[in-house]
Amino acid sequence: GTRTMREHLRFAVCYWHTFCNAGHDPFGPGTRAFGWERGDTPLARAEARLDAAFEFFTKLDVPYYCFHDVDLAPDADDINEYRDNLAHMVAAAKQRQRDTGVKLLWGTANLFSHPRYMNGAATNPDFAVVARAAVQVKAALDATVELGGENYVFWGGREGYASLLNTDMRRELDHFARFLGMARDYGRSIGFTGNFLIEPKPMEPMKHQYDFDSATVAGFLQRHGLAGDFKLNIEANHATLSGHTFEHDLQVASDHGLLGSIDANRGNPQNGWDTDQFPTDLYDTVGAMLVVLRQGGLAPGGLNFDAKARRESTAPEDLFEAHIGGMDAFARGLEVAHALLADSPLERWRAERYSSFDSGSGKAFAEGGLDLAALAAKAGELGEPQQRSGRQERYENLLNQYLVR
Ligand code: ASO
Repeated sequence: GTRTMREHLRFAVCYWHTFCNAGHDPFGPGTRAFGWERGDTPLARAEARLDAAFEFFTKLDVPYYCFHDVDLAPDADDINEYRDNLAHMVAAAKQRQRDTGVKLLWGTANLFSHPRYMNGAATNPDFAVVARAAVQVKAALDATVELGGENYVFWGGREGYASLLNTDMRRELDHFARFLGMARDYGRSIGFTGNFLIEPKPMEPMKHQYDFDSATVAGFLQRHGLAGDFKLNIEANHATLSGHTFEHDLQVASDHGLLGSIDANRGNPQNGWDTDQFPTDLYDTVGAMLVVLRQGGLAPGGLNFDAKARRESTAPEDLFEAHIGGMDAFARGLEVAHALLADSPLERWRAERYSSFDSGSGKAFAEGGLDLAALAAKAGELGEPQQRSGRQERYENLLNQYLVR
C-alpha cells in the first residue's frame, strides 16, 4: 500500500551536488549557472543558496535533505569564524525546516576538500590535523542534533594512503577507531540517538581507502567495538568500484546487521571512477529494495541522491527531472521487489533449496549439534549427493516477468 511505499522511500536531496556543483569536473569548470548565487558576502550567498534549496525540496516534495558543514555554511581557517558561520546557517536552516516540514536525514563534516586534509583527517600522521578535524566533527554533530538529524555520516574521503612505504596502516586505523569512538561519545552526550554511518569506498581520492567495502568496514567496526552505534551508508557507485554489485554490498552490510542507509546513485560497472549518476537502472533498484524489504526497512536511514546532473545537463529543469527519475526508479524497484516477495514463488524456491537443513541431521548440523566426525559419518548414510540445479535462469526470468507486468 501507499503507507508501505512512503515508509520505504525516505528520499533525500544532497546539498553538495545539487546546490554546489555547477558541472565542474577535473577537466573543466562548471557549465550551468546556479541562478541563486547573489549577495556580497559568503554568508549572504549561503543564505541565498539555502532559500533556493528549500524551494527545490518543497517543489520536489522530498521529505529529507543531507549536508556537509561547509556546503551549508562558508568554510574558514579561523576556528571561531568557521563555528560562527555554521551556527548562523544552522539557525537559518532550522527556521526553513519549521516552515516547510522538510527534515534532515543526516549531517556530516567535509574532512577531504581542504588542503590540510591531504594526508587524511582522523588518520593523518600529524596530530595537529587530527585535532583540527575534531573541530569540524564536533561542530557538525552539534549542527545535526540542533536540526533533528536522524543519522550522522562519516565518508572517509582522505582516510587512506597513497603508499605503504610511508604509512603505518595499523597505527592510522587505531587512530581512526579512537577518533570515531570519541565522536560517538560526544554525540551521545549531546543527545544524538540516531545511527552513526560509515560510508565505504575503495579508492578515489586516495589510492587505497581504509573503508574499502562493507566486509572491510564490518571487520573494522567489530574489532574496535564500534558496531553497536555505527552502521553503514552504502553507495551504489562505491560498491561497483570495489568490484561488487550494489546489491552485493547491501546484502553483506545487511547480513552483518549493519545496513543503515543508502546513497542512491547508479553503480555503473563500465566506469573505473565515481560518476555519481542518478539511478535509473531498474535491476539495481529491484536488487536494492529486495535487500531492504528482507531486513524490514531502512529507517532511520533513507535513500539519499548522492548524484549530480551531467555536465551537459544545463537547463534548470534537468535537476528536477534527474531527481524525479531517481525517485521513479526506486519506487518501481520497490513495487517489483514487494511483488516478488509477496506473490511470486521466489521465497518458496529459495527456501526449498535449503530444505535439507530443515530437519534431521541437516538441522542438527546447522544448530551446532554435530562434530566433524559425526558429520562425515552422515555421508556414508546419505550416499553420493545428487546434482541439484541452481536454476539461476528461472529466477532471472521471474524477475523480468515482474518488471514488465
Ligand atoms: C561527498 C561524496 C559522497 C559522500 C558525501 C558525504 O561524494 O560519497 O556521501 O560526500 O561525505
